[in-house]
Amino acid sequence: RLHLGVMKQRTYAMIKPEVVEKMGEIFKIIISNGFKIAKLKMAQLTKEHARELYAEHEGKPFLPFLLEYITSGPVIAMELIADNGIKKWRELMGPTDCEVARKDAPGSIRARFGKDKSFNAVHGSDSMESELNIFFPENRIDQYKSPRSTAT
Ligand code: RTP
Ligand code: MG
Repeated sequence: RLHLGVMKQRTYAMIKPEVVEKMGEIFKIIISNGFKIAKLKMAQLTKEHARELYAEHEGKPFLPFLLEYITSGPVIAMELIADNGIKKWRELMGPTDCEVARKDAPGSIRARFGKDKSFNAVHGSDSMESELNIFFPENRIDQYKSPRSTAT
């Protein structure tokens, strides 16, 4: 198949426990910014899964708190698809620290829904990595065929 212009790219995105009740507003923002929500799942992470999700932060001082926080309630995991999706989602999230986000990226999700540099509403992958596989392992229940699933 011939691709012209920017390639569609999938990315792992997650609504963190403290803002799950704001999911409706956050979905609206995601969709109106041109993302397709290709997969969606609400679930509570185990400590083991959280450690896997944040493997890059092994040994950092904030990791124990982060693991408590992210396993404190259900999260909403999504596979998002858009042109340049990884970078585009990180831009829509805004800076890690929500105080910084309110100054530098006032329209971002973290500026609008987050609290500080820990409780920051949403997560985004910074590469393809294996984050999608943690929530969406390949199995028959997760497989479907629809116009949306071919939007890669
Ligand atoms: P994320 O991984 O959640 O998309 O966020 P990020 O790339 O912007 O930030 P990252 O550096 O990967 O940190 C992962 C998450 O750990 C918490 N954190 N707390 N207290 C602190 O200094 C601190 N630093 C990071 C945040 O919840 C951050 O999103
Ligand atoms: Mg990160």
